[in-house]
Amino acid sequence: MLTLLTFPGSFNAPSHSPYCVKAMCLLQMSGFDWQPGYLHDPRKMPLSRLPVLRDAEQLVPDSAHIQTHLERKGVDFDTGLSTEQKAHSHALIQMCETGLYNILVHDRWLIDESWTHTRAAFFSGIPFLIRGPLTRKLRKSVHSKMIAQGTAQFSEEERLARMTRDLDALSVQLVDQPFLFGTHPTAADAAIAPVLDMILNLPVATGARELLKGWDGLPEYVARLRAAAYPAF
Ligand SMILES: N[C@@H](CCC(=O)N[C@@H](CS)C(=O)NCC(=O)O)C(=O)O
Repeated sequence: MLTLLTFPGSFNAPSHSPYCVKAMCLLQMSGFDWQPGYLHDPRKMPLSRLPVLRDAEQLVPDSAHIQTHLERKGVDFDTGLSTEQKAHSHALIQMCETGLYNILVHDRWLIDESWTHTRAAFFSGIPFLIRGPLTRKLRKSVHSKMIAQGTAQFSEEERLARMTRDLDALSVQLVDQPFLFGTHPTAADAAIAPVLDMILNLPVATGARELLKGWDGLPEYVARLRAAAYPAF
C-alpha cells in the first residue's frame, strides 16, 4: 500500500496544500491502493516539504517526482496526448505553479483578514503558547519569499491582470472539452484544478477569488475535476 504523507485538509479541500491535492489526484488516477498519512510539520522530510510518497522503504518527495515514480510503475497520466500536447501540458503546469499558486499563497497569508482564517485552519494543532510567535515568524518568511519572487511587489491590479492572462490561457484550452486535454483528466488537470479550487475556496472575498468565481466555465471545470479525481475523504 502506498502512503501519501500530506498536510491535512482545510477550506473544503482534502489537504490545504495544492501540491498534496495534486499528488492525491495522481494517486486516484493511477488506480493504485493508497492511504493518506497526515503530518503538520515537514521539517524531517527529505526536502522539508510535503507531499512525500512512501513506497515500501522509499520516500519520494515533490509532486512532480511522485508523478515520475508512478509513471515508472506503469501509469500513463497523459494517454493519447501528442508530443505537442505534452509540451503544452508542461507549460501550463509551470504557468500555474509559478503564477496562480503564488497568488493563492499571497491571498492566504498576506491579506490580513484572510490570514486570520488561514492561521486558524493551518495551525490550530500547534500548542497555544508557541502558536503566536511561530506563526508570526512563518508569515514574515512567506512575505519575504513573496517579495523575492515578485508577487508581493505588484499592486492588486497588476496581480489580477497577470492572473487574467493565466485564466485566459486555461479557458482557451477548455473551450470545447471538459478537461484540459480532452474527455479525461490528465496530469495537467491534477496540477492545475486544485490551485483554482483553493483560490475559489479562499475564506474571504479577495480580488482573485471573485475574479475566478465570475469566470465563465472555470468554476464548473474545477467541479468536474473534483468529481473525477479527488479522493472521497
Ligand atoms: N515542488 C514541490 C512543492 C511542495 C511545496 O511547496 N509544499 C509546501 C506546501 S504547499 C510545503 O511543504 N512547505 C513547507 C511548509 O509548509 O512547512 C512539489 O511539487 O511537491
